[in-house]
Amino acid sequence: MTDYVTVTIYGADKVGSSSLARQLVAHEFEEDYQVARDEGIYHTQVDIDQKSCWIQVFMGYKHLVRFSDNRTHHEGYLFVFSITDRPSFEATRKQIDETKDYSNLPILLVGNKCDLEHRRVVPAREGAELAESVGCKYLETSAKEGINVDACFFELVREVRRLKPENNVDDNGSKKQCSLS
Ligand SMILES: Nc1nc2c(ncn2[C@@H]2O[C@H](COP(=O)(O)OP(=O)(O)OP(=O)(O)O)[C@@H](O)[C@H]2O)c(=O)[nH]1
Ligand SMILES: [Mg+2]
Repeated sequence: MTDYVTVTIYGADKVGSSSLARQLVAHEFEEDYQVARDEGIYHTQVDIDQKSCWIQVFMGYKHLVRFSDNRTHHEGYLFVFSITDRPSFEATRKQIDETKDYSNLPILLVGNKCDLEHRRVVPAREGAELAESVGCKYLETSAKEGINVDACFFELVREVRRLKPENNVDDNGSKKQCSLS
Protein backbone atom coordinates (compact mmCIF):
# COMPACT_ATOMS: atom_id res chain seq x y z
CA MET A 1 0.00 0.00 0.00
CA THR A 2 1.19 3.50 -0.85
CA ASP A 3 0.77 6.37 1.51
CA TYR A 4 0.62 10.04 0.63
CA VAL A 5 2.50 12.65 2.55
CA THR A 6 2.44 16.38 2.01
CA VAL A 7 5.48 18.36 2.99
CA THR A 8 5.77 22.13 2.92
CA ILE A 9 9.12 23.86 2.62
CA TYR A 10 9.66 27.23 4.27
CA GLY A 11 12.79 29.22 3.73
CA ALA A 12 13.99 32.74 3.12
CA ASP A 13 15.01 33.87 -0.35
CA LYS A 14 17.62 31.83 -2.16
CA VAL A 15 18.32 29.29 0.55
CA GLY A 16 17.77 26.50 -1.96
CA SER A 17 14.18 25.40 -1.33
CA SER A 18 13.46 24.78 -5.00
CA SER A 19 16.80 23.09 -5.54
CA LEU A 20 16.12 20.66 -2.69
CA ALA A 21 12.73 19.76 -4.16
CA ARG A 22 14.20 19.32 -7.62
CA GLN A 23 16.99 17.17 -6.31
CA LEU A 24 14.45 14.99 -4.47
CA VAL A 25 12.13 14.45 -7.43
CA ALA A 26 14.50 14.59 -10.40
CA HIS A 27 18.01 14.15 -8.98
CA GLU A 28 19.01 17.31 -10.81
CA PHE A 29 20.72 20.54 -9.88
CA GLU A 30 21.23 23.63 -12.02
CA GLU A 31 23.09 26.65 -10.74
CA ASP A 32 20.71 29.21 -12.17
CA TYR A 33 17.56 27.26 -12.69
CA GLN A 34 14.69 29.74 -13.01
CA VAL A 35 11.39 28.84 -11.51
CA ALA A 36 8.29 30.93 -11.22
CA ARG A 37 7.83 32.34 -7.75
CA ASP A 38 4.48 30.69 -7.41
CA GLU A 39 5.84 27.43 -8.73
CA GLY A 40 3.65 24.39 -8.48
CA ILE A 41 3.89 21.24 -6.49
CA TYR A 42 6.70 18.76 -6.75
CA HIS A 43 5.86 15.12 -6.29
CA THR A 44 7.61 11.82 -6.39
CA GLN A 45 7.11 8.22 -5.39
CA VAL A 46 9.76 6.65 -3.21
CA ASP A 47 10.24 3.66 -0.94
CA ILE A 48 10.81 4.56 2.68
CA ASP A 49 11.43 1.68 5.09
CA GLN A 50 10.15 -0.81 2.51
CA LYS A 51 6.90 1.08 2.18
CA SER A 52 5.92 3.07 -0.88
CA CYS A 53 5.18 6.74 -0.44
CA TRP A 54 4.02 9.59 -2.65
CA ILE A 55 5.64 12.74 -1.37
CA GLN A 56 4.08 16.02 -2.41
CA VAL A 57 6.21 19.07 -1.80
CA PHE A 58 4.66 22.53 -1.58
CA MET A 59 6.67 25.71 -1.57
CA GLY A 60 5.68 27.82 1.41
CA TYR A 61 5.43 31.54 1.39
CA LYS A 62 8.57 33.51 1.87
CA HIS A 63 9.26 35.21 5.18
CA LEU A 64 5.72 35.65 6.29
CA VAL A 65 4.36 32.49 7.67
CA ARG A 66 0.64 32.56 7.19
CA PHE A 67 -0.46 28.99 7.38
CA SER A 68 -4.13 29.93 7.32
CA ASP A 69 -5.74 29.00 4.01
CA ASN A 70 -4.92 25.43 3.24
CA ARG A 71 -3.50 24.46 6.58
CA THR A 72 -5.20 21.10 6.39
CA HIS A 73 -3.01 20.10 3.46
CA HIS A 74 0.14 20.46 5.47
CA GLU A 75 1.44 17.36 7.19
CA GLY A 76 5.00 18.29 7.91
CA TYR A 77 7.22 21.32 7.56
CA LEU A 78 10.77 21.49 6.33
CA PHE A 79 12.37 24.70 7.56
CA VAL A 80 15.35 25.52 5.40
CA PHE A 81 18.08 28.08 5.87
CA SER A 82 21.46 28.41 4.22
CA ILE A 83 24.55 27.81 6.32
CA THR A 84 26.11 30.68 4.34
CA ASP A 85 23.38 33.17 5.21
CA ARG A 86 22.95 34.30 8.81
CA PRO A 87 19.72 36.29 8.21
CA SER A 88 18.11 33.20 6.69
CA PHE A 89 18.86 31.33 9.92
CA GLU A 90 17.36 34.09 12.06
CA ALA A 91 14.29 34.19 9.80
CA THR A 92 13.89 30.45 10.26
CA ARG A 93 14.14 30.76 14.01
CA LYS A 94 11.31 33.30 13.90
CA GLN A 95 9.21 31.15 11.59
CA ILE A 96 9.56 28.15 13.83
CA ASP A 97 8.56 30.21 16.85
CA GLU A 98 5.44 31.45 15.08
CA THR A 99 4.52 28.00 13.85
CA LYS A 100 4.74 26.45 17.28
CA ASP A 101 1.93 28.73 18.41
CA TYR A 102 -0.68 27.01 16.32
CA SER A 103 0.72 23.80 14.90
CA ASN A 104 1.86 20.52 16.37
CA LEU A 105 2.80 19.06 13.02
CA PRO A 106 6.20 17.43 12.62
CA ILE A 107 9.00 19.71 11.56
CA LEU A 108 12.58 19.23 10.50
CA LEU A 109 15.30 21.85 10.37
CA VAL A 110 17.64 21.90 7.39
CA GLY A 111 20.88 23.82 6.93
CA ASN A 112 21.41 23.79 3.16
CA LYS A 113 24.52 24.50 1.04
CA CYS A 114 26.82 22.43 3.21
CA ASP A 115 29.09 22.03 0.19
CA LEU A 116 30.06 25.68 0.77
CA GLU A 117 31.94 25.00 4.00
CA HIS A 118 34.40 27.82 3.28
CA ARG A 119 31.47 30.28 3.30
CA ARG A 120 29.79 28.89 6.40
CA VAL A 121 28.56 31.53 8.84
CA VAL A 122 26.11 29.40 10.85
CA PRO A 123 27.94 26.73 12.86
CA ALA A 124 26.34 23.28 12.87
CA ARG A 125 26.09 23.57 16.65
CA GLU A 126 23.66 26.49 16.36
CA GLY A 127 21.43 24.57 13.99
CA ALA A 128 21.47 21.59 16.31
CA GLU A 129 20.65 23.80 19.31
CA LEU A 130 17.70 25.42 17.59
CA ALA A 131 16.38 22.01 16.57
CA GLU A 132 16.83 20.66 20.06
CA SER A 133 14.99 23.62 21.56
CA VAL A 134 11.90 22.70 19.56
CA GLY A 135 12.35 18.94 19.70
CA CYS A 136 13.05 18.29 16.04
CA LYS A 137 15.93 16.90 14.03
CA TYR A 138 18.59 18.94 12.29
CA LEU A 139 20.27 17.90 9.07
CA GLU A 140 22.74 19.67 6.84
CA THR A 141 22.19 19.22 3.12
CA SER A 142 23.60 20.14 -0.22
CA ALA A 143 21.03 20.35 -2.97
CA LYS A 144 23.97 20.85 -5.29
CA GLU A 145 25.76 17.64 -4.41
CA GLY A 146 22.74 15.63 -3.37
CA ILE A 147 23.96 15.31 0.22
CA ASN A 148 21.26 14.35 2.73
CA VAL A 149 18.47 15.49 0.42
CA ASP A 150 16.56 12.21 0.49
CA ALA A 151 17.46 11.84 4.15
CA CYS A 152 15.76 15.07 5.23
CA PHE A 153 12.54 14.37 3.36
CA PHE A 154 12.52 10.72 4.46
CA GLU A 155 13.03 11.64 8.11
CA LEU A 156 10.13 14.03 7.97
CA VAL A 157 7.93 11.43 6.28
CA ARG A 158 8.80 8.97 9.06
CA GLU A 159 7.64 11.51 11.64
CA VAL A 160 4.43 12.16 9.71
CA ARG A 161 3.77 8.44 9.40
CA ARG A 162 4.37 7.94 13.07
CA LEU A 163 1.70 10.49 13.94
CA LYS A 164 -0.92 9.43 11.39
CA PRO A 165 -3.80 7.64 13.11
CA GLU A 166 -4.13 5.06 10.31
CA ASN A 167 -0.55 4.02 10.92
CA ASN A 168 -1.25 3.27 14.53
CA VAL A 169 -3.23 0.21 13.61
CA ASP A 170 -1.63 -3.20 13.79
CA ASP A 171 -2.00 -6.01 11.24
CA ASN A 172 -5.27 -7.16 12.83
CA GLY A 173 -6.78 -3.71 12.55
CA SER A 174 -6.65 -3.00 16.28
CA LYS A 175 -5.21 0.16 17.70
CA LYS A 176 -1.59 -0.13 18.72
CA GLN A 177 -0.72 0.87 22.25
CA CYS A 178 1.02 4.19 22.47
CA SER A 179 4.19 4.23 24.41
CA LEU A 180 6.04 7.19 25.73
CA SER A 181 9.76 7.07 25.35
N1 LIG B 1 26.48 25.69 -3.64
C1 LIG B 1 25.18 25.49 -3.52
N2 LIG B 1 24.31 26.31 -4.12
C2 LIG B 1 22.99 26.05 -3.96
C3 LIG B 1 22.50 24.97 -3.21
N3 LIG B 1 21.15 24.99 -3.25
C4 LIG B 1 20.81 26.04 -4.01
N4 LIG B 1 21.92 26.68 -4.45
C5 LIG B 1 21.96 27.89 -5.28
O1 LIG B 1 21.31 28.93 -4.56
C6 LIG B 1 20.52 29.73 -5.43
C7 LIG B 1 19.07 29.68 -4.99
O2 LIG B 1 18.58 28.36 -5.19
P1 LIG B 1 17.02 28.07 -5.29
O3 LIG B 1 16.82 26.61 -5.26
O4 LIG B 1 16.43 28.83 -6.43
O5 LIG B 1 16.58 28.70 -3.92
P2 LIG B 1 15.13 29.15 -3.47
O6 LIG B 1 15.15 29.17 -1.98
O7 LIG B 1 14.09 28.29 -4.12
O8 LIG B 1 15.11 30.62 -4.06
P3 LIG B 1 13.83 31.58 -4.32
O9 LIG B 1 12.62 30.73 -4.49
O10 LIG B 1 14.19 32.37 -5.56
O11 LIG B 1 13.82 32.46 -3.11
C8 LIG B 1 20.74 29.19 -6.84
O12 LIG B 1 21.77 29.93 -7.44
C9 LIG B 1 21.18 27.76 -6.58
O13 LIG B 1 22.00 27.28 -7.63
C10 LIG B 1 23.46 24.11 -2.58
O14 LIG B 1 23.14 23.14 -1.88
N5 LIG B 1 24.78 24.42 -2.76
MG1 LIG C 1 12.36 28.80 -5.16
